[in-house]
Formats: sequence, structure tokens, C-alpha cells
Amino acid sequence: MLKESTNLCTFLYLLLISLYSEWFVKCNTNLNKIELIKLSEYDNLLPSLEHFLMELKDMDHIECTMACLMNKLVCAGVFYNNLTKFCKLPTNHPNESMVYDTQPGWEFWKNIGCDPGWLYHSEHCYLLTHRKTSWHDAQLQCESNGAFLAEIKSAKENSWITEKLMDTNMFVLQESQGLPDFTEQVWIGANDIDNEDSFIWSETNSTLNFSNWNQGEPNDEYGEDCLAIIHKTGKWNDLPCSSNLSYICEKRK
Ligand SMILES: [Ca+2]
Ligand SMILES: [Ca+2]
Repeated sequence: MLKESTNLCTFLYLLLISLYSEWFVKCNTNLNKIELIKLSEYDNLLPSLEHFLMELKDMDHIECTMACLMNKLVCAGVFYNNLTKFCKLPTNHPNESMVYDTQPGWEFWKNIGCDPGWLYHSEHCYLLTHRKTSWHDAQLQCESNGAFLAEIKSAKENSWITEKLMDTNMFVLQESQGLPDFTEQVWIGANDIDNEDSFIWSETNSTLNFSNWNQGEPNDEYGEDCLAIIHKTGKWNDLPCSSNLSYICEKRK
């Protein structure tokens, strides 16, 4: 069974690296699923401490990944050496306080661990939905997935989300029907329901330290107390909470 899974995984791996410039491995198997993302800051580095769950010889990259998958709950990722075909599975994610040796050929691939369909970014998982609903229902839908409406805390996070919104085909349908809507908007997790003009992130009950308002916003034009992001620009707008929009859920990994 492992061999069959390995073959399938090899096929997927080759397919995916031919499609994406950013290297990663994505394996669907009978057993489970694993997604790894390469963290190039660890290239040619190997922790000198003995924090490894397992050390394996003569492995290809896929077999090394599969070994991590088989130990998914405790495997934090994969250190793999393309030159020596050595595979090491760390139990903890590498961090700045660990001591490293410089050794040519080692690469670190982090176990992402987001649920299928969710996108990984900076220790969080995000779901971009197609379904349109009110802000409060969107919040409930996210909560039913163990998540919350996305809270955008930095320009970097805002750029990443905007890029992913542009990548999705979420809005293609309306445009292909000859009704281009460049103001298409998506719910995110803040509102000013309690205090007008004082927006609060709902999940963390915190003020907007970072904001990216569109020009003239927030304007509360029609009694607008809920926050949306404009998918083509990444700018923010307040809208009536009862508007039907798609939404972005977020959860910590
Ligand atoms: Ca308002
Ligand atoms: Ca507005």
C-alpha cells in the first residue's frame, strides 16, 4: 500500500512542480494528505541538536515526505539532502534559537497542515468562499469550520489575500456574463456596530492597527457597519452588514 501511495505521490509531485514555480509537494494518498512548503531560509542548514524523530538513508524526496505523512501528528516537516539522499524528520519546527551546522544540499520543507481547500500563509490557514451571504452569517459559517472571518493585520497579509483573490475564479462567472464588476467585494472580520466609525476586529476584539481604506471610505453611506475588501485592489470599504458577499475564513494552524 505504501508503494502504491508513493507512486501516486510521485506522479502528483511531478505534475505539480511542472505547474508551479514555487516548489512544494502535495500528496493525496489512501492514508491521508500532506502539504509541504519549502522554506529557503534553511537551505544548507541542519540543526545540530538531536531533535529528530527519524533519520533515514537512501530515500528519494517523495519517500521522505511519505515518512513524514506516516508520522503526521509529530512530524514538523522534512530536512532532505538532495546530494546524499538523507532524510531527517524534525519533531519541532526549526527556529532562531536552535543551533545549525552549515551542510551543503540540505533543504527544509515545512509541514503545512491546512485542511484540504484551505490556503497556508504565515502560520494561518485561509478559506476563500464562493457562497454569498450576510456578514453575520459569514461569521457563523467560519465559526462552524473552527475559524473566524479573516482579520488583516498587516500590509503583507493584505497583499497576500488580494493576490489569492485575484488568483481564484471566484468572480469569473459574473464577468463572463458581460457584467464586469470591478467593485466585487468580500467580507472580512471587522465592524463598527457598537461604536460608529470605530471598527473592531470581531475575533480578537482589537482595533484596526493596520487599515487599507479605499478613497472616501469608510463613509457609512447606507448605514454601513461591516468591513469588506475589494478583490481587485485590496482596498477596504464599509457596507451594510446584510449585503450578500462571499467571505474569507481564517484559522490558526
Ligand atoms: Ca458604520
Ligand atoms: Ca462604504
